[in-house]
Order: sequence, then C-alpha cells, then structure tokens
Amino acid sequence: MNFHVMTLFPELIEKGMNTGVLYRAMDRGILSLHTYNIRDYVADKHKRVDDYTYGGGAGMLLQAEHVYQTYLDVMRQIGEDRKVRVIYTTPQGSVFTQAKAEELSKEEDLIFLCGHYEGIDERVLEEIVSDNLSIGDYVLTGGELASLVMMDAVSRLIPGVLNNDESAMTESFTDGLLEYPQYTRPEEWHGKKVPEVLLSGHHANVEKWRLEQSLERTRLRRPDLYEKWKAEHDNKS
Ligand code: 6GU
Repeated sequence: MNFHVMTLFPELIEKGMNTGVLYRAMDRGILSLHTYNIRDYVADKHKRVDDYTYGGGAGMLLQAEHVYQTYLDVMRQIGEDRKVRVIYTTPQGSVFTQAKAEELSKEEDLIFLCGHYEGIDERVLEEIVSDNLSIGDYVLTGGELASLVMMDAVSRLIPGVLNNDESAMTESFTDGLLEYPQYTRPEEWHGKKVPEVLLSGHHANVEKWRLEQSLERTRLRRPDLYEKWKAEHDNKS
C-alpha cells in the first residue's frame, strides 16, 4: 500500500507514521508514505494558501488551484494512468468504520487530502475527491489526525503488517461485539483475583464466559452495536 498525503503539515503526518508497527512495515517495504505540502504548489511568492469565503462568514478557505496543482503532482508521481481514490478528511463526511477500512485496504494507492481552516473551495473537491470521510462526531483543527487514524486502521489489515500475535487481537469489531476482559499474571493484584473460570482449563466454559462478557460490555457501553448484533443473531436462530 502506498499512501500519498496532501497536507499543510507534512511533518505531523510523517511523525505519526514513523513509529512502531507502521514504521516496521515501511522499513520492510510493505507500506510507503509520500507527503505533499500544499504550500509548495502556490505560484505566488507570498505563499498564501487561503482566502475569504464568497457570501461572507467567519474563516478562510483553501483555494482550489493550490490543491489541484498538488493533486496533479501526486498523480505524476504515481505515474500510472489509472483511477486512484482520493479521500477528503472532513467532519462533513460519512463516518469511517472497520468495513470502510477493509474496503480501502484492497487498494494499491490511496490519496488523502487533509482539510484546514474552514474548508476547501468546493469546486476542486468535486473534481478530485472520491470519498468524504469523518472519524466521528466532533471537530478537529485539521484533517491530519483523521488521516493518521484512517491510515493506521487500513495498514493493520494489510498482510505482513502485523505479526501473528498482533493479528490475533483483531477480532473486536469483526464480529460486531466489544472485546471481553483479559488478564495476565499475577493471579491476584490489589486484592482482585482473575476470574476462576479462566484458570479452570475448561475450554468450552472459557468461551461461554467470554461471549457473555462481550455481550454485557457491548450492551452497557455500545447499545447501538448490541441492538444490531441481536437483530442479526435473532434472524439466524
Ligand atoms: Cl476528518 N476532520 C476534522 N477537521 N474534524 C473531524 C474529522 C475530520 N473527523 C471528525 N472530526
């Protein structure tokens, strides 16, 4: 997977990607990251990227042409004449989910456009963006952290990025329930004991306990997911 990120803060994207699992994957050549500073594509010598909005109102907008020139350079660098998805990170997008991460992980290249200021001139968005995506119902100062979130979630689905131990910790959202509680040594800590069933060695009982815990935790913390899971499982029985 090759990530291409159009941003005003390339150093934030690079720092965010150059750690831990993602760094290791880039080092191994499974992932690559290319950042493009939109400011480098401003023709005028003052390097201003933004301007006032027509119709008035607070805030400044990124102008269309700078974003478009950046995009043309990204496409030149990719160098192939095929469609590449362009993800615009914006609170006006649909919400990024595990299903979306799985869909995006099948692509060879992904281009991210990080929004800033009050937004970007709509005309360039119409021309280049394929997916408008948000990471949740709150507002960030810019799209960089959202892009990092999406790249992280996509990367860990790409074969070879995680080792086996790490992959095993994947299942939470894949079956639609939250993960059950887990314990490691010691058997007693701060007066709290590891649940007896986990020490019993009785595999079927352990599985039963974990499912109950998952269901109860999901019901309490994520009633939306709980109702969905129940609806799907009632259909099958
Ligand atoms: Cl993608 N961008 C910004 N600026 N804020 C957000 C977001 C994105 N997703 C949630 N909040």
